[in-house]
Amino acid sequence: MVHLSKNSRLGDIIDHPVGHDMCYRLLLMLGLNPLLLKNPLLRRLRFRTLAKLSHGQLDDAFMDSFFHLLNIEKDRPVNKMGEPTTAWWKEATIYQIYPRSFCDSNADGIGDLRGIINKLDDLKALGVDALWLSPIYRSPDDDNGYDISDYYDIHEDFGTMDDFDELIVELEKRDMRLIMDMVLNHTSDEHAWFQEALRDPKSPKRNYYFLRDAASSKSVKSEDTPSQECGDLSPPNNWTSFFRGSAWRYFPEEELWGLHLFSKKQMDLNWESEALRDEIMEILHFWLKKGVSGFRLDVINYISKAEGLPEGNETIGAMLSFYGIEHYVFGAKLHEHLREMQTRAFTPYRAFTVGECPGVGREMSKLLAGEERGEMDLVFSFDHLENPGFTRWDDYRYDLDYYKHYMINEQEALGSNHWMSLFFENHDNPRMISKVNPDPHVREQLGKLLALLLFSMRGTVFLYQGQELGLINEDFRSMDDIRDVESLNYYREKVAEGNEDQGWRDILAGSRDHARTPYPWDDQPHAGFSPVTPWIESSSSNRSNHLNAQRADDNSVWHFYRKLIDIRRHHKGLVYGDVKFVKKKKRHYWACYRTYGDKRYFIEANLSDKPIKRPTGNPEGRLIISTHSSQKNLLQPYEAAIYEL
Ligand code: ISL
Ligand code: CA
Repeated sequence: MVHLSKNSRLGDIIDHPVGHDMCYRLLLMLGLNPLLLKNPLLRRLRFRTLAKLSHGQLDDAFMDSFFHLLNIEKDRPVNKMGEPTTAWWKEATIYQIYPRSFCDSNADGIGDLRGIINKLDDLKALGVDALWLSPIYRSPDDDNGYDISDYYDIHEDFGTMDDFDELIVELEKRDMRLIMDMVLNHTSDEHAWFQEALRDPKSPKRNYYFLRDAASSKSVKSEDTPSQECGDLSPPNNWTSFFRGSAWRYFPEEELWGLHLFSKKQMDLNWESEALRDEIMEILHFWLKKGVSGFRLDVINYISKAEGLPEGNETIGAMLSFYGIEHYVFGAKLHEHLREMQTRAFTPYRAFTVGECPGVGREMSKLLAGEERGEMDLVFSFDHLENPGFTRWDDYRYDLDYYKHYMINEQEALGSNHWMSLFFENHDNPRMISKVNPDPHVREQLGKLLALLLFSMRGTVFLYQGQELGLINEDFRSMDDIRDVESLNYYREKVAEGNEDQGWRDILAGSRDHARTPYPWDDQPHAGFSPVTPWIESSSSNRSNHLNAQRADDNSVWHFYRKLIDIRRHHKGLVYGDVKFVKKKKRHYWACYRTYGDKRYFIEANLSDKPIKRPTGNPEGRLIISTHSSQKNLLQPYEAAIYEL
């Protein structure tokens, strides 16, 4: 096994899975084209030469951290040849529901399980095979359910366990499956485990979390990580939270520090504790026994933290604006923990798993979800959601040509033992149409184009509620319209820095609330979501694009999605077929062939808002679906089509 160091050549670093994905991220952040990774000249450079060029930015401390992270991983991905094995979850269209905002059945302004049950026929009519529900467990809702206080109970806002059992029955009747969101990196501070851990130093639960004695923690005060509400004390290390500020919360009564990578009320779990892992297995069994088909595992790649919780590297911290990430993004025991869940819980039920893995790219995903690895089935990674040089908070126009090259890169580099998740939206991101082009005139065409791009690639398609209606970002008027803890903390920090206006612009571009507003069903008050004012409100541009109107219009975005789902069901070649892109260099032009047995398909699209010339002339074959009624030689703005050859 090669040991990587600053004397290694970039080529060897890029051939290492963690090295590859980290360098990819780095280039994205620097606003550079990640295709540079293939450049032979660059590959020959030694890392220390590159470091010299960085004018001391990539100093020795940085290199120590970086190579330490790389050298933890000893395995290398294998790419198998041939046809992929078949599986229900590869063919399925999986639909994510944000329960708070889907349908309110009891007029309290909050969506609930009975609301979902009432709408199952609509979802069936669209053609979805499985639902993924964002968390519905008991929770004080500091982060809308991603802070669980009881894994064995249903949130009272959402209904009861009887409602849940009924949902399972109703789904089975319709031949649909259920995938639960499972948050195992942290619990709410209101979870009984945490309360006991805090109160009782002798309790075994104390080891379920990262609780540190204030008296014994180091006393060097770091300026960058202001330690809130704790007088002169400083936190055990410099790690920062994804939701701003230090990742440590001080509990004055107990004189303890507790680690939270997310909000102050989301306390990180210590997977080193065997007793905790036993509890986790029990939780998984509980839901699997009820008949759920699998789990979406929240930030699952963060569960293995470096022993001793060492200081985060300053350079990495400054670069990412999060300190400490190298100590948990791909921890030493991650594979072991995933395998334990697989053998003890998932395999006995043949459960499906998709791990949400921020910071993980293509090559690391192969190690987490390669068929032969015994870890998970699929990974959500996020390198395609923003263009190079931009973050979610930036107001810019997303260039779909970046997506094209990203997809070419992915689809060509995966073996038959790998499978990718295909998605543009979820509850953590603004709407994709708004990112690409907010011009209302192109909204429908663009919605259809994005749909066709998703459904014509090799992978599992995940839709987020409202995407099938072509919903767009909300026109929030002020911070009073915003509910999300991340947005609220972010804005507060901007105000404290004196950047209020910038803060508001950032919220308008990137707030997670854009995707969390009520689903528009019909022309009733609040678009039929609820008879009363909902917990968060949507704008008229989304309310008027409701499901009822779209079902009545054969040309709607909803019908386009419905047709695509149906086509995929009948043309397995679009699921499993081999992918060959052509005319890759032609800007704004997307063209690829899919081959599966004796079936062949051609997919063609114009990624821009201007007409472009068809470089191949009029394609042969039978047109299966198109966004426009096709014209010769010219592709209309955002036109896209699939042909069977
Ligand atoms: O939005 C982000 C912060 O900038 C993402 O990094 C996001 O927090 C990350 O993808 C993790 O998301 C998941 O875990 C969070 C929860 O808030 C998100 O809703 C969930 O999808 C903590 O549980
Ligand atoms: Ca309700």
